[in-house]
Amino acid sequence: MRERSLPADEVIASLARTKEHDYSYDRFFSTMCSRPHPIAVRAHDMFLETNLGDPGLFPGTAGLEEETVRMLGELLGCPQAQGYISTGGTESNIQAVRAAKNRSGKREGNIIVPASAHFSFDKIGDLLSLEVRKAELDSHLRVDISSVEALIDEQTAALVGIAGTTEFGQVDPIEELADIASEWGIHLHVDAAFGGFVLPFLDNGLKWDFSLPAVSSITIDPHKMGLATIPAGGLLFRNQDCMNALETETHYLTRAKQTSLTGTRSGASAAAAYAVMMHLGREGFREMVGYCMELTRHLVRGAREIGVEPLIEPVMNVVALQVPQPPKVRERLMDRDWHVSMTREPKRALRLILMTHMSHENIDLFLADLKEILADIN
Ligand code: 0PR
Repeated sequence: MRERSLPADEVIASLARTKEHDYSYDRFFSTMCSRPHPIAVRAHDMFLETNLGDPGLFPGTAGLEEETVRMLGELLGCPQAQGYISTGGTESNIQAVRAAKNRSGKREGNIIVPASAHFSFDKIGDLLSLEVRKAELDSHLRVDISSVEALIDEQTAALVGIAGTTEFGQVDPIEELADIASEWGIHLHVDAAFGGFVLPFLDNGLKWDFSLPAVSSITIDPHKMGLATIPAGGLLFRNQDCMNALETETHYLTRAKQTSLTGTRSGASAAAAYAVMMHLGREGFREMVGYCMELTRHLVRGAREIGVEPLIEPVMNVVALQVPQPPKVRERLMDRDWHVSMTREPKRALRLILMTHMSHENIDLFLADLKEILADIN
C-alpha cells in the first residue's frame, strides 16, 4: 500500500482506466449474467452498508430479504417456501445438498446428478465428502431416468435435476425424478439457477418446480436472468426442516442461529433482486424473456442459413451450435472479439447464451463472421 494519500479523483480515474481493459457485454455470448437493471443498481447502492449476517441490526433489510424469498417462492409454486438470498448458484447448490445430507444422516453417502450438472456439484462432493454419481443423458440431453435408477441406493442422500442446464438450456424430466425421489424418500433438489427466471414465463407446460410435491429445494439466481446485481443467488426449501438442518449457533450476534453459508453478507443483492421483481412484475419478466427467446430464434434461423445446426432445438435462450473443430472456431471468433464458450465432450459445440444485452444487429454481425471463419477453415 502507498504511504501517502492519493486524491479521490485520481483513484477514480485510475479505476476507470483499468476498467477499460474489460470487454463489453455487447459482444458476450458466453455469460449467464448481464448488465443489471438500472433499478437494481440504485437499490444495491442504497443498501451497500447493510449486513444480513447480523440481521437484528438491519431489521428493515432482513424484512426485504424475507419478502424477496416469498416472491421467489410464489414464482416457484410455494409462497410459504423458506430460504435466503445467497451469493449465487454455487452457494445455493452447496447448501441444498448440505441440508439434504444433514437431514438424511448419510454422512458418507452419495448424490446423483445429471452428467450435464454444473461444476458446482464437483465442489460439493469434495466439500461435503459425498460421492457425486453422474447419470447419463438421453438423446435430447436430458438426464436418462434408467441411468438414475441404476445409480440410486440406500446411501443416496439427494437426487438433483436441472431446470435449464448450463450448456444446453435443457430441462430434465423433473416429474419422473420426483416419482423416484418419493419412492425412495429422498431429497430432490432442482437447480434452476438459470432457468428459474425463464421457465415461469415460457408457457411450455413443463412441470419442474414446487408444484411437484417431491421437490424439496430449488436454486434460482437473481444475478442471472433476474437482472439483479452480482452476487445474488436464491435458495428455497419447501420445509422449514431443511433450513433447521443448516443452523449454526451464533452466540454473540443479534440472532441466536444462522443458516447461511457465509457469515457477513451484503443486503444489497437482496434489495436489488427485490427492486427488479417489484418494478418489472411478471409482465416485465415475460417481455424480457420473450425478447431473449426472439434473439434465440433469430440466431438459430441465421445459423441454419449458413448450414449450422443446433444440437437440440433450444428450450430456452441457450444454443449449442454444431460446427467442425469447435475449439478452433471459438479461437477465431475470440480473435474477432466475440466471446463464446464451448460445451464439453462428448457433445463439443459452440455455446451461446442470448441475454438481454444482446441485439439482433450483433447476432447478424456474429453470423457473418462465423460464416467467414467456417469457409476459411474448411
Ligand atoms: N447452476 C447452474 C445451472 C449454472 O448454470 C450455474 C452457473 C451455477 C449453478 C453456478 O452459479 P454461480 O456461478 O452463480 O455460482 N452458470 C454459469 C456458467 O458456469 C455462470 C457464469 C456466468 C459463467 C457468467 C460465466 C459467466 O461469464 O457458465
